[in-house]
Amino acid sequence: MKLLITGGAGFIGSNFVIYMLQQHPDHQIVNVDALTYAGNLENLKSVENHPNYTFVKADITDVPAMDALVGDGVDVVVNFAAESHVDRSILEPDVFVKTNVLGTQVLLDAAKKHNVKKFVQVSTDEVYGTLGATGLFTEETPLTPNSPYSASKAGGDLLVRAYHETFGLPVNITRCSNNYGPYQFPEKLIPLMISRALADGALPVYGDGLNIRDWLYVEDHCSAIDLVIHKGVLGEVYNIGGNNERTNVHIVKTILQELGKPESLITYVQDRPGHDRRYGIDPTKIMTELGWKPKHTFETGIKETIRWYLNHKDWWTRIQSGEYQKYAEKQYGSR
Ligand code: NAD
Ligand code: TDX
Repeated sequence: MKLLITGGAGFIGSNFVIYMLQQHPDHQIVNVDALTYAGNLENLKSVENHPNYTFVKADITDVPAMDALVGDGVDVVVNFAAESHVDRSILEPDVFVKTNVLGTQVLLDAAKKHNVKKFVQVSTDEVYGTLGATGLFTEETPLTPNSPYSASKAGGDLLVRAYHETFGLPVNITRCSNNYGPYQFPEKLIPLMISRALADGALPVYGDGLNIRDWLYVEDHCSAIDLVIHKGVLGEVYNIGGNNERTNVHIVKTILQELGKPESLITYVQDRPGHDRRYGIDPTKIMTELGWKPKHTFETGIKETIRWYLNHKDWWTRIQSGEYQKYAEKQYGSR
Protein backbone atom coordinates (compact mmCIF):
# COMPACT_ATOMS: atom_id res chain seq x y z
CA MET A 1 0.00 0.00 0.00
CA LYS A 2 1.32 3.44 -0.94
CA LEU A 3 0.27 6.35 1.28
CA LEU A 4 0.65 10.05 0.59
CA ILE A 5 0.86 11.81 3.95
CA THR A 6 0.47 15.57 3.69
CA GLY A 7 1.86 17.76 6.47
CA GLY A 8 4.06 14.91 7.69
CA ALA A 9 6.73 17.28 9.01
CA GLY A 10 4.37 18.83 11.55
CA PHE A 11 3.53 17.66 15.06
CA ILE A 12 0.94 14.93 14.46
CA GLY A 13 2.05 14.15 10.90
CA SER A 14 5.62 13.36 11.94
CA ASN A 15 4.44 11.20 14.83
CA PHE A 16 2.14 9.43 12.33
CA VAL A 17 4.89 8.80 9.73
CA ILE A 18 7.10 7.25 12.44
CA TYR A 19 4.16 5.23 13.83
CA MET A 20 3.17 3.86 10.42
CA LEU A 21 6.72 2.84 9.46
CA GLN A 22 6.91 0.94 12.76
CA GLN A 23 3.47 -0.69 12.47
CA HIS A 24 3.52 -1.37 8.71
CA PRO A 25 7.14 -1.50 7.49
CA ASP A 26 5.83 -2.83 4.16
CA HIS A 27 3.73 0.30 3.43
CA GLN A 28 5.32 2.90 1.21
CA ILE A 29 5.12 6.37 2.76
CA VAL A 30 5.49 9.59 0.79
CA ASN A 31 5.50 12.67 3.01
CA VAL A 32 4.65 15.94 1.26
CA ASP A 33 5.05 19.11 3.27
CA ALA A 34 5.57 22.78 2.38
CA LEU A 35 7.80 23.23 5.46
CA THR A 36 6.02 26.29 6.79
CA TYR A 37 7.11 27.65 10.19
CA ALA A 38 5.46 24.52 11.71
CA GLY A 39 7.17 21.93 9.50
CA ASN A 40 10.42 20.50 10.86
CA LEU A 41 12.35 17.68 9.21
CA GLU A 42 14.34 17.21 12.43
CA ASN A 43 11.27 15.37 13.74
CA LEU A 44 11.87 12.67 11.12
CA LYS A 45 15.61 12.06 11.61
CA SER A 46 14.94 8.52 12.88
CA VAL A 47 13.24 7.44 9.63
CA GLU A 48 14.91 9.57 6.94
CA ASN A 49 16.88 6.60 5.59
CA HIS A 50 14.05 4.07 5.83
CA PRO A 51 13.78 2.29 2.45
CA ASN A 52 10.00 2.82 2.28
CA TYR A 53 10.03 6.53 3.18
CA THR A 54 10.43 9.56 0.91
CA PHE A 55 10.01 13.28 1.52
CA VAL A 56 8.85 15.83 -1.06
CA LYS A 57 8.76 19.56 -0.36
CA ALA A 58 5.62 20.95 -2.00
CA ASP A 59 2.53 22.97 -1.20
CA ILE A 60 -0.85 21.20 -1.22
CA THR A 61 -2.32 24.16 -3.15
CA ASP A 62 0.11 23.45 -6.02
CA VAL A 63 -2.12 21.68 -8.59
CA PRO A 64 0.55 20.19 -10.90
CA ALA A 65 2.66 19.03 -7.93
CA MET A 66 -0.29 17.29 -6.22
CA ASP A 67 -1.45 15.79 -9.53
CA ALA A 68 2.02 14.32 -10.14
CA LEU A 69 2.38 12.99 -6.59
CA VAL A 70 -1.06 11.39 -6.30
CA GLY A 71 -0.80 10.11 -9.89
CA ASP A 72 2.35 8.19 -9.01
CA GLY A 73 0.51 5.10 -7.76
CA VAL A 74 -0.88 6.45 -4.48
CA ASP A 75 -3.54 4.23 -2.86
CA VAL A 76 -4.43 6.39 0.14
CA VAL A 77 -4.13 10.14 0.80
CA VAL A 78 -4.04 11.18 4.47
CA ASN A 79 -4.42 14.95 4.74
CA PHE A 80 -2.75 16.40 7.85
CA ALA A 81 -1.42 19.54 6.14
CA ALA A 82 -3.03 22.61 7.63
CA GLU A 83 -2.51 25.88 9.33
CA SER A 84 -3.33 24.69 12.82
CA HIS A 85 -3.04 27.46 15.40
CA VAL A 86 -6.23 29.27 16.45
CA ASP A 87 -4.43 32.41 17.68
CA ARG A 88 -2.62 32.81 14.36
CA SER A 89 -5.94 32.43 12.51
CA ILE A 90 -7.21 35.47 14.42
CA LEU A 91 -4.17 37.50 13.33
CA GLU A 92 -4.02 36.25 9.69
CA PRO A 93 -7.05 34.28 8.49
CA ASP A 94 -6.19 34.31 4.76
CA VAL A 95 -3.52 31.59 4.79
CA PHE A 96 -5.92 29.35 6.76
CA VAL A 97 -8.49 29.54 3.97
CA LYS A 98 -5.82 28.98 1.33
CA THR A 99 -4.30 25.85 2.88
CA ASN A 100 -7.22 24.34 4.80
CA VAL A 101 -9.96 24.93 2.21
CA LEU A 102 -8.28 25.38 -1.19
CA GLY A 103 -5.47 22.92 -0.39
CA THR A 104 -8.01 20.25 0.55
CA GLN A 105 -9.93 20.81 -2.68
CA VAL A 106 -6.74 20.54 -4.77
CA LEU A 107 -5.96 17.21 -3.08
CA LEU A 108 -9.53 16.00 -3.56
CA ASP A 109 -9.32 16.75 -7.30
CA ALA A 110 -6.06 14.84 -7.60
CA ALA A 111 -7.52 11.93 -5.59
CA LYS A 112 -10.61 11.84 -7.84
CA LYS A 113 -8.61 12.05 -11.07
CA HIS A 114 -6.32 9.18 -10.06
CA ASN A 115 -9.01 7.01 -8.42
CA VAL A 116 -7.37 6.65 -5.03
CA LYS A 117 -8.76 3.89 -2.82
CA LYS A 118 -9.29 6.24 0.10
CA PHE A 119 -8.95 9.89 1.10
CA VAL A 120 -8.68 10.48 4.86
CA GLN A 121 -9.28 14.03 6.07
CA VAL A 122 -7.68 14.62 9.48
CA SER A 123 -9.99 17.11 11.12
CA THR A 124 -10.76 18.45 14.56
CA ASP A 125 -13.48 18.61 17.18
CA GLU A 126 -13.30 22.42 16.87
CA VAL A 127 -15.55 22.26 13.78
CA TYR A 128 -18.43 21.44 16.17
CA GLY A 129 -18.05 24.78 17.97
CA THR A 130 -18.43 24.92 21.73
CA LEU A 131 -20.25 22.85 24.35
CA GLY A 132 -21.98 24.14 27.47
CA ALA A 133 -21.53 22.44 30.83
CA THR A 134 -23.02 19.13 29.68
CA GLY A 135 -23.15 16.88 26.60
CA LEU A 136 -20.49 15.60 24.17
CA PHE A 137 -19.75 16.01 20.45
CA THR A 138 -21.03 13.08 18.39
CA GLU A 139 -20.60 12.59 14.64
CA GLU A 140 -24.12 14.03 14.25
CA THR A 141 -23.40 17.30 16.08
CA PRO A 142 -23.93 20.20 13.61
CA LEU A 143 -20.83 22.08 12.46
CA THR A 144 -20.82 25.54 14.08
CA PRO A 145 -17.17 26.67 14.02
CA ASN A 146 -16.26 29.87 15.88
CA SER A 147 -12.68 30.74 14.84
CA PRO A 148 -11.22 31.37 11.38
CA TYR A 149 -9.16 28.19 11.98
CA SER A 150 -12.14 25.96 12.77
CA ALA A 151 -14.23 27.56 10.02
CA SER A 152 -11.50 26.77 7.48
CA LYS A 153 -11.26 23.17 8.76
CA ALA A 154 -15.06 22.86 8.51
CA GLY A 155 -14.84 24.20 4.93
CA GLY A 156 -12.33 21.47 4.09
CA ASP A 157 -14.50 18.80 5.74
CA LEU A 158 -17.58 19.90 3.80
CA LEU A 159 -15.67 19.64 0.51
CA VAL A 160 -14.56 16.11 1.46
CA ARG A 161 -18.19 15.24 2.18
CA ALA A 162 -19.29 16.81 -1.13
CA TYR A 163 -16.71 14.87 -3.19
CA HIS A 164 -18.08 11.68 -1.62
CA GLU A 165 -21.72 12.54 -2.26
CA THR A 166 -21.23 14.06 -5.74
CA PHE A 167 -18.40 12.02 -7.24
CA GLY A 168 -18.44 8.91 -5.07
CA LEU A 169 -14.89 9.57 -3.85
CA PRO A 170 -14.06 7.00 -1.13
CA VAL A 171 -13.45 9.13 1.95
CA ASN A 172 -13.30 9.19 5.74
CA ILE A 173 -13.20 12.22 8.01
CA THR A 174 -11.68 11.95 11.49
CA ARG A 175 -12.35 14.59 14.15
CA CYS A 176 -9.96 14.37 17.08
CA SER A 177 -9.75 16.32 20.31
CA ASN A 178 -6.64 18.28 21.46
CA ASN A 179 -3.42 16.33 21.00
CA TYR A 180 -0.25 16.57 23.07
CA GLY A 181 3.09 14.77 23.08
CA PRO A 182 6.55 14.88 21.46
CA TYR A 183 7.28 17.39 18.65
CA GLN A 184 4.35 19.72 19.36
CA PHE A 185 5.24 23.24 18.28
CA PRO A 186 5.87 25.45 21.33
CA GLU A 187 3.08 27.89 20.46
CA LYS A 188 0.45 25.39 21.71
CA LEU A 189 -0.69 25.34 25.35
CA ILE A 190 1.29 22.41 26.82
CA PRO A 191 4.73 22.94 25.21
CA LEU A 192 4.36 26.73 25.56
CA MET A 193 3.77 26.43 29.29
CA ILE A 194 6.58 23.89 29.76
CA SER A 195 9.11 26.07 27.94
CA ARG A 196 8.06 29.30 29.65
CA ALA A 197 7.98 27.69 33.11
CA LEU A 198 11.51 26.33 32.60
CA ALA A 199 12.63 29.90 31.84
CA ASP A 200 10.72 31.17 34.92
CA GLY A 201 8.63 33.33 32.54
CA ALA A 202 5.01 34.43 32.96
CA LEU A 203 2.48 31.75 31.93
CA PRO A 204 -0.29 33.51 29.96
CA VAL A 205 -3.62 31.85 30.82
CA TYR A 206 -6.51 33.23 28.76
CA GLY A 207 -9.62 34.58 30.53
CA ASP A 208 -10.50 32.74 33.74
CA GLY A 209 -8.52 29.61 32.82
CA LEU A 210 -11.64 27.46 33.13
CA ASN A 211 -12.08 26.65 29.44
CA ILE A 212 -12.04 22.89 28.97
CA ARG A 213 -10.21 20.83 26.36
CA ASP A 214 -10.33 17.05 25.90
CA TRP A 215 -6.72 15.82 25.70
CA LEU A 216 -5.38 12.83 23.77
CA TYR A 217 -1.78 11.58 23.61
CA VAL A 218 -0.63 11.87 20.00
CA GLU A 219 0.23 8.15 19.62
CA ASP A 220 -3.40 7.28 20.40
CA HIS A 221 -4.53 9.63 17.63
CA CYS A 222 -2.10 7.87 15.26
CA SER A 223 -3.46 4.42 16.11
CA ALA A 224 -7.01 5.66 15.49
CA ILE A 225 -6.14 7.02 12.03
CA ASP A 226 -4.34 3.76 11.20
CA LEU A 227 -7.56 1.89 12.01
CA VAL A 228 -9.67 4.29 9.95
CA ILE A 229 -7.35 3.83 6.95
CA HIS A 230 -7.61 0.04 7.12
CA LYS A 231 -11.13 -0.50 8.50
CA GLY A 232 -13.11 2.74 8.23
CA VAL A 233 -16.43 2.40 6.39
CA LEU A 234 -16.38 4.60 3.28
CA GLY A 235 -18.17 7.93 3.67
CA GLU A 236 -18.14 7.77 7.48
CA VAL A 237 -16.98 10.35 10.03
CA TYR A 238 -15.16 9.12 13.17
CA ASN A 239 -14.72 11.21 16.31
CA ILE A 240 -11.53 10.46 18.27
CA GLY A 241 -11.00 11.25 21.95
CA GLY A 242 -10.11 9.58 25.23
CA ASN A 243 -12.50 11.21 27.74
CA ASN A 244 -9.82 13.40 29.27
CA GLU A 245 -11.50 16.75 29.85
CA ARG A 246 -9.40 19.19 31.87
CA THR A 247 -9.56 22.95 32.51
CA ASN A 248 -6.63 24.94 31.13
CA VAL A 249 -5.60 26.07 34.59
CA HIS A 250 -5.51 22.44 35.77
CA ILE A 251 -3.09 21.64 32.93
CA VAL A 252 -0.88 24.61 33.77
CA LYS A 253 -0.83 23.76 37.49
CA THR A 254 0.03 20.12 36.69
CA ILE A 255 3.00 21.28 34.60
CA LEU A 256 4.21 23.64 37.35
CA GLN A 257 3.95 20.89 39.93
CA GLU A 258 5.88 18.40 37.77
CA LEU A 259 8.61 20.97 37.13
CA GLY A 260 8.76 22.15 40.74
CA LYS A 261 7.90 25.72 39.75
CA PRO A 262 5.65 28.14 41.70
CA GLU A 263 2.01 28.89 40.78
CA SER A 264 2.90 32.58 41.00
CA LEU A 265 4.15 32.23 37.40
CA ILE A 266 0.50 31.99 36.26
CA THR A 267 -0.61 35.29 34.71
CA TYR A 268 -4.23 35.69 33.69
CA VAL A 269 -4.36 37.63 30.41
CA GLN A 270 -7.07 38.93 28.09
CA ASP A 271 -9.27 36.15 26.74
CA ARG A 272 -8.91 34.78 23.19
CA PRO A 273 -11.67 36.36 21.01
CA GLY A 274 -14.42 33.79 20.27
CA HIS A 275 -12.80 31.40 22.77
CA ASP A 276 -14.71 28.10 22.80
CA ARG A 277 -15.66 27.22 26.38
CA ARG A 278 -15.62 23.45 26.32
CA TYR A 279 -14.78 20.53 24.02
CA GLY A 280 -15.66 16.92 24.80
CA ILE A 281 -15.65 14.01 22.36
CA ASP A 282 -17.97 11.02 22.42
CA PRO A 283 -15.68 8.29 21.00
CA THR A 284 -18.32 5.50 21.13
CA LYS A 285 -18.47 4.99 17.36
CA ILE A 286 -14.75 4.39 16.71
CA MET A 287 -14.50 2.28 19.87
CA THR A 288 -17.44 0.01 19.16
CA GLU A 289 -17.34 -0.13 15.34
CA LEU A 290 -13.55 -0.21 14.76
CA GLY A 291 -12.37 -1.50 18.15
CA TRP A 292 -10.11 1.50 18.92
CA LYS A 293 -8.87 2.01 22.46
CA PRO A 294 -6.39 4.63 23.70
CA LYS A 295 -3.28 3.29 25.48
CA HIS A 296 -2.36 6.39 27.49
CA THR A 297 -4.15 8.07 30.37
CA PHE A 298 -3.75 11.80 30.75
CA GLU A 299 -1.76 11.34 33.94
CA THR A 300 0.87 9.08 32.30
CA GLY A 301 0.86 10.98 28.99
CA ILE A 302 1.50 14.40 30.50
CA LYS A 303 4.41 13.07 32.58
CA GLU A 304 5.98 11.43 29.50
CA THR A 305 5.48 14.64 27.54
CA ILE A 306 7.10 16.85 30.17
CA ARG A 307 10.02 14.42 30.35
CA TRP A 308 10.35 14.54 26.54
CA TYR A 309 10.54 18.36 26.52
CA LEU A 310 13.09 18.28 29.33
CA ASN A 311 15.22 15.83 27.32
CA HIS A 312 14.82 17.69 24.02
CA LYS A 313 15.54 21.27 25.01
CA ASP A 314 17.71 21.68 21.89
CA TRP A 315 14.74 20.84 19.66
CA TRP A 316 12.48 23.56 21.02
CA THR A 317 15.07 26.22 21.75
CA ARG A 318 16.14 26.09 18.09
CA ILE A 319 12.51 26.66 17.10
CA GLN A 320 12.14 29.62 19.46
CA SER A 321 13.97 31.91 17.05
CA GLY A 322 13.49 33.34 13.57
CA GLU A 323 9.96 33.13 12.18
CA TYR A 324 8.42 32.01 15.47
CA GLN A 325 9.99 34.96 17.23
CA LYS A 326 8.12 37.39 14.95
CA TYR A 327 4.79 35.72 15.77
CA ALA A 328 5.57 35.57 19.47
CA GLU A 329 6.28 39.31 19.49
CA LYS A 330 2.88 40.01 17.88
CA GLN A 331 1.07 37.61 20.21
CA TYR A 332 2.83 38.26 23.49
CA GLY A 333 4.38 41.68 22.97
CA SER A 334 7.49 42.07 25.05
CA ARG A 335 6.32 39.71 27.82
P1 NAD B 1 1.18 21.48 12.71
O1 NAD B 1 0.92 22.94 12.54
O2 NAD B 1 2.15 21.05 13.75
O3 NAD B 1 1.66 20.85 11.33
C1 NAD B 1 1.11 21.19 10.10
C2 NAD B 1 2.04 20.73 8.99
O4 NAD B 1 1.44 21.05 7.73
C3 NAD B 1 3.42 21.41 9.00
O5 NAD B 1 4.44 20.47 8.80
C4 NAD B 1 3.34 22.39 7.85
O6 NAD B 1 4.60 22.65 7.24
C5 NAD B 1 2.40 21.67 6.89
N1 NAD B 1 1.71 22.59 5.98
C6 NAD B 1 1.04 23.73 6.30
N2 NAD B 1 0.55 24.30 5.19
C7 NAD B 1 0.89 23.50 4.15
C8 NAD B 1 0.65 23.53 2.76
N3 NAD B 1 -0.03 24.55 2.19
N4 NAD B 1 1.12 22.54 1.99
C9 NAD B 1 1.84 21.52 2.54
N5 NAD B 1 2.11 21.43 3.85
C10 NAD B 1 1.64 22.41 4.64
O7 NAD B 1 -0.24 20.84 12.95
P2 NAD B 1 -0.67 19.56 13.81
O8 NAD B 1 -1.00 20.00 15.18
O9 NAD B 1 0.30 18.47 13.59
O10 NAD B 1 -2.05 19.19 13.10
C11 NAD B 1 -2.09 18.31 11.98
C12 NAD B 1 -3.51 18.14 11.51
O11 NAD B 1 -4.30 17.60 12.56
C13 NAD B 1 -4.19 19.45 11.12
O12 NAD B 1 -4.99 19.19 9.98
C14 NAD B 1 -5.06 19.80 12.32
O13 NAD B 1 -6.18 20.54 11.92
C15 NAD B 1 -5.42 18.43 12.82
N6 NAD B 1 -5.72 18.33 14.26
C16 NAD B 1 -4.82 18.81 15.17
C17 NAD B 1 -5.08 18.67 16.54
C18 NAD B 1 -4.12 19.17 17.57
O14 NAD B 1 -4.44 19.15 18.76
N7 NAD B 1 -2.91 19.59 17.22
C19 NAD B 1 -6.26 18.05 16.94
C20 NAD B 1 -7.16 17.57 15.99
C21 NAD B 1 -6.86 17.71 14.65
O1 TDX C 1 -1.00 30.91 25.78
C1 TDX C 1 -2.06 30.27 25.81
N1 TDX C 1 -2.90 30.41 26.89
C2 TDX C 1 -4.09 29.77 27.00
O2 TDX C 1 -4.82 29.93 27.98
C3 TDX C 1 -2.44 29.37 24.76
C4 TDX C 1 -1.57 29.17 23.56
C5 TDX C 1 -3.64 28.70 24.89
N2 TDX C 1 -4.46 28.91 25.95
C6 TDX C 1 -5.75 28.17 26.03
C7 TDX C 1 -6.62 28.33 24.81
C8 TDX C 1 -7.32 26.99 24.75
O3 TDX C 1 -8.48 27.02 25.57
O4 TDX C 1 -5.43 26.79 26.11
C9 TDX C 1 -6.33 25.99 25.34
C10 TDX C 1 -5.55 25.22 24.30
O5 TDX C 1 -5.03 26.15 23.38
P1 TDX C 1 -4.19 25.71 22.08
O6 TDX C 1 -3.03 24.87 22.50
O7 TDX C 1 -3.95 26.93 21.27
O8 TDX C 1 -5.21 24.69 21.37
P2 TDX C 1 -6.70 24.87 20.84
O9 TDX C 1 -7.03 26.28 20.54
O10 TDX C 1 -7.61 24.14 21.78
O11 TDX C 1 -6.58 24.07 19.44
C11 TDX C 1 -5.82 22.82 19.38
O12 TDX C 1 -6.66 21.70 19.46
C12 TDX C 1 -7.48 21.40 18.37
C13 TDX C 1 -4.99 22.77 18.10
O13 TDX C 1 -4.14 23.91 18.03
C14 TDX C 1 -5.86 22.65 16.89
O14 TDX C 1 -5.06 22.52 15.71
C15 TDX C 1 -6.74 21.43 17.04
O15 TDX C 1 -7.66 21.37 15.99
